[in-house]
Amino acid sequence: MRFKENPLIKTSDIEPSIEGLKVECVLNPGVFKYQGKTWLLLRVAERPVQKENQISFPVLNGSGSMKIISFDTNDPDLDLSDARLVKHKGITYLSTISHLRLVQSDDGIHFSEPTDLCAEIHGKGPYETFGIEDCRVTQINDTFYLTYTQVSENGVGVGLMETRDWVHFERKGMILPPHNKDCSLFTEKINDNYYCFHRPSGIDIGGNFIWLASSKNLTHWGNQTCLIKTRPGYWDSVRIGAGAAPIKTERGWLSIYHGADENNRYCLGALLLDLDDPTKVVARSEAPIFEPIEEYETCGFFGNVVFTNGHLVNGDTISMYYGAADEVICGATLSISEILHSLKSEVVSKIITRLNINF
Ligand code: MAN
Repeated sequence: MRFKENPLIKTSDIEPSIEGLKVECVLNPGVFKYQGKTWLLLRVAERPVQKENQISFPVLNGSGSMKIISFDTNDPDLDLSDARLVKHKGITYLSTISHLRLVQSDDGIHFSEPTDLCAEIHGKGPYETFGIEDCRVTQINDTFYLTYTQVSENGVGVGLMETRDWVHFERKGMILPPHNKDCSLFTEKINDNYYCFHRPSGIDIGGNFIWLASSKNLTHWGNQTCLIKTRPGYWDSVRIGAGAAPIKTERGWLSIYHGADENNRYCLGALLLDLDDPTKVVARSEAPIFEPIEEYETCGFFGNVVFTNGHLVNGDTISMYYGAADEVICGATLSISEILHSLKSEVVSKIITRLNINF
């Protein structure tokens, strides 16, 4: 059920990080509990106020200073067909630059920026010159691990940071090289191994599938397993990626993932993995469990998108936070038991796919 207060956070609620930039999107928050409060680690996407007949966007250099790149919109070499991208003479840039911003709340609905913590995390070094995005926050013991998308002219990879106090951050660098994103860590070790979901992209062969990997130290990942693939003709036919850390249930590890189709419509589904051996897929949603329906989900910076990478769990209830139309942040509650009931076992799913039956 969607929060009746949606959207919870709009671009007008967030101050730009520096004068002269405009917040275009606030989206895809990581979520965690700390000191009794609910915290969101927002993705804030900014660019200069746009002038007529010009597209301009910021990029960082490796040492952190920002420059603005501009193109004439009549330039025949310019491709602006995807609002998220600026393509020019074979080079793809992002149309905005993102950083991460902390906000806190007592009730999980009304959020404000903290005054006593460094609330902003910006891209740093050569692999984050186009910004940092879509952070998953996983708490293991007393440490919070941040897995996030690093974007630069070198490609899109997964970075890791850790913190215990949200004041001091240790940057561990790129843990999964391009092209890779949508990485979330499991909340506990299984048989003495850490696990993560991630989403490498095949260029000519393969695709945008969800993979699982394990590690002894959270920085070196091996035992790569392709868990689930996109499904032709389905709502998740072109791109899939895991959301936040999976939820441990009696029936297995429950993960909420996003799937996009040929029209770039992003919905959410669920995946269930074996508790002791998460390389085994137990079940997967046939139909989406959450779809872009409300106006704030269908219309915006990039319409027809619901995208989640953060939630809190209380008993049977998941409080899910999500980016809507890549522009605003919303919340919804989902029932774990209802999701589990809705899942088809993988065996049944494979038979359905083979027989080409669509729901
Ligand atoms: C990609 C990512 C997300 C974004 C969706 C929808 O998967 O860049 O950040 O929300 O696309 O645009």
